Amino acid sequence: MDKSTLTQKAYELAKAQYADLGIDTDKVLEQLDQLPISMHCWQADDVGGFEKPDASLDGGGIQVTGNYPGKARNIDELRADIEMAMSLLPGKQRLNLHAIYGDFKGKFVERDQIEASHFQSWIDWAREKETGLDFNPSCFSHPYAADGYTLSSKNETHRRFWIEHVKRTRTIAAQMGKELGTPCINNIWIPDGSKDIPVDSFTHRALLKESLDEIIAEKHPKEHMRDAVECKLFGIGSEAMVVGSHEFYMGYAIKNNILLCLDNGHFHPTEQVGDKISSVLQFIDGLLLHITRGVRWDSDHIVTFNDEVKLIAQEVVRANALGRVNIGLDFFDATLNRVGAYVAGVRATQLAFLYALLEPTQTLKKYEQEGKLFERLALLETLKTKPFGDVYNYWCLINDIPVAEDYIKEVQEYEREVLAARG
Ligand code: RNT
Ligand code: ZN
Repeated sequence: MDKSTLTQKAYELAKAQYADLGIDTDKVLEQLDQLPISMHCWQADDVGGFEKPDASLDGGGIQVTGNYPGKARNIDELRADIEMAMSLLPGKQRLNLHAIYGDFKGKFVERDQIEASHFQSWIDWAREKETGLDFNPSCFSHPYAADGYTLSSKNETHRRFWIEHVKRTRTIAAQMGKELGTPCINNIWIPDGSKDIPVDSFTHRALLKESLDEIIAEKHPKEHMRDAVECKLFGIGSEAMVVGSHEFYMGYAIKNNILLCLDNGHFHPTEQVGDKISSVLQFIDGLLLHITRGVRWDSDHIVTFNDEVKLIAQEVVRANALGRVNIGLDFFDATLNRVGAYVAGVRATQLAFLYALLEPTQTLKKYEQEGKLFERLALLETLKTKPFGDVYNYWCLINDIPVAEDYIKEVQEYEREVLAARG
């Protein structure tokens, strides 16, 4: 049987099985069509950016391991890779840019000098692709971040520099959102912290608060840009204390009515970000998710369809909060084909949301309400073997996207024809 007939038939059987549970798979696919996933630009070039030719990560804050061939070396290569990845994905994507990815045209532009004009070609690109843009200040890989502090620095020259940088990113984000007609989320993450146990974390946190207050004082329309702040428990080199902790940003987001960004690689491995969603949504309007995969002490591995991501998706859907949650991805793995990494990560994320949308939540809630806990457990267990993969495959088929493992050979072909030619 040819693949498309097989996919079609498998879908019909899947549809019938979910219909038995009261779920309309066609409707679910329509919901998935409307669920944008913001793809991060930084998997394609190992968080290098375009400030300098062949930029690599120095100056602290972020680390990438691996040297698989084919890294994007300039803006054209990065765009080609992202377009290739998008061509292998059903559904809607946005692009999430970091400030170091401006179109600087070979000229060095210091971060406290960046302007919307440096991102005009991205805005034009996004308009042509009918997609939205999200944005991030880049407070790492810079001499002024080398001592481990940026917005919370006690060095006033450094702190002022980073304040100016972040202010400018908000103006640029607002311009992106205005031109593209969809709000651009500007997500503030800083690496600030200390390897060894500090005695004056209070001052660093007070400085961070002061910096942020100054940064967000300038108002931009909500339809153009939204602020988000991203917490972290620890990082490499900031094991003992991270200034922008969960408590810090949770408080800050509530107090200032901005978005909180939850990156599931940024907590203790036994903490579940999924479980935090129904708590934080009681106090803030909206969330930004950085979907990733933590492995032991490290964050930022390629997203896979694992229990953690599934729980995040389930908790968003069960809270009826799809409209309040913005989904972004955040990983960088330089040990394998980077375009393939994007496709695998986006597909895994979509699959998790599909899985959650195919859940008979009303029945489960009813069981729970009536104290039928065995029934709740049994239904949740049987859902694990339902044919949700057939529903995903059909979604690919009707969108003319390679079904299931068929995308592997497309990635291989791109590697042979395009990536292999890169030095
Ligand atoms: C780092 C944060 C942050 C970055 C990007 C590049 O720990 O997760 O989101 O990965 O800003
Ligand atoms: Zn993140």
